[in-house]
Amino acid sequence: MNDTSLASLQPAVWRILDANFDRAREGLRIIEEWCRFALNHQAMANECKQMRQELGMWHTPEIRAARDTARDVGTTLSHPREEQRTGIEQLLQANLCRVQEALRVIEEYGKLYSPAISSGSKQMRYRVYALESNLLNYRRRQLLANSRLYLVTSAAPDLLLRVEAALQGGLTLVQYRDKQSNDTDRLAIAKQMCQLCHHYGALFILNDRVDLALAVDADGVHLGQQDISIALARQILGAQKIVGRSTTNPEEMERAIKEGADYIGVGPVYETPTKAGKAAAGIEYVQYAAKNATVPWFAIGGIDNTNLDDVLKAGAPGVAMVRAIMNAENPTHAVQFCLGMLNRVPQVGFRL
Ligand code: TZP
Ligand code: MG
Repeated sequence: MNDTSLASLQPAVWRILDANFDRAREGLRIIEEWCRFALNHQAMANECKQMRQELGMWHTPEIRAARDTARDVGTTLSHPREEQRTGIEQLLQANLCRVQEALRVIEEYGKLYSPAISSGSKQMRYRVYALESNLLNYRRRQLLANSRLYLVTSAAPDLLLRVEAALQGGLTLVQYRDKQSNDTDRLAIAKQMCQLCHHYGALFILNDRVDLALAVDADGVHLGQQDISIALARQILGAQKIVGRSTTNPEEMERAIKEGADYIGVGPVYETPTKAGKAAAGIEYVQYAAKNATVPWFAIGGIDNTNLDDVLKAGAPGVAMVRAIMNAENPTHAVQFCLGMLNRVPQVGFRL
């Protein structure tokens, strides 16, 4: 700091920088540990490590020497929410925020110390935003790959209560499918269902409607054969979102995978009143998918307690259901029962 008019500010600025270098590095270390030991994700863990090392170089001995913990009036200040994290999501989010805030502080106060550190800190903040979206994307895809039961909704007067009951049974993937409502109602329901799913840590997918998926920030969209291309859906929603496609035969499967579907529906396995008039693709198509599908997939169509075992024996790693859950006397129990059966079959590992 050459400007003598700033000389009197110097101890304070250095203390601020010192505290925020520590804060940013600690927050990054917490995120790094998760990437390394829980996700086994080398690239994200390395990115955290590199940022910590860069911060370490900026955190010079002269800045460290300004530390005066004994006189720091902030060491006993804490917010009740700091001591309480309801889950890993919240823990990671809180630490990402902490790092972003610390970097912003370094960027601003750094202007009074070193323009290079200030602008470096700004660049690093953008890297943390990118890391945040990569983490979210990874979690989304991991949850999709680990989901073995997929609820596709149908119209019901107590729709949200039924979906919530299903979520309470441990469901992690929900698709809002509504061929009847007007758009005002669809949008309102989609918003509420999205919040509900996220509250339970489940993914929320919109059937058909890329516009509504975008509007409510859903996790993705499910497209039929007559809907827009996967590429266009991705262009609209962004690379982070899930795009699924229904398939009824090997050609459609091959095309959907080639076009980059994140998952596919395989069916209708059996004829179903939910899609009246649609011919069954048959259990043979499930067997074909078991040998050939390279992305997560869900057998769908006419599946319930009475035939789930046959579908699993044919090699389905997961199933999607409408009536068997939506019309169940108790959706929580229906989900628990199906998950119990599904979890008896070893999980297929799809590449994320
Ligand atoms: N796509 C293929 S079959 C089907 C859809 C949406 C309906 C499945 O409904 P149900 O009630 O599980 O047979
Ligand atoms: Mg459709």
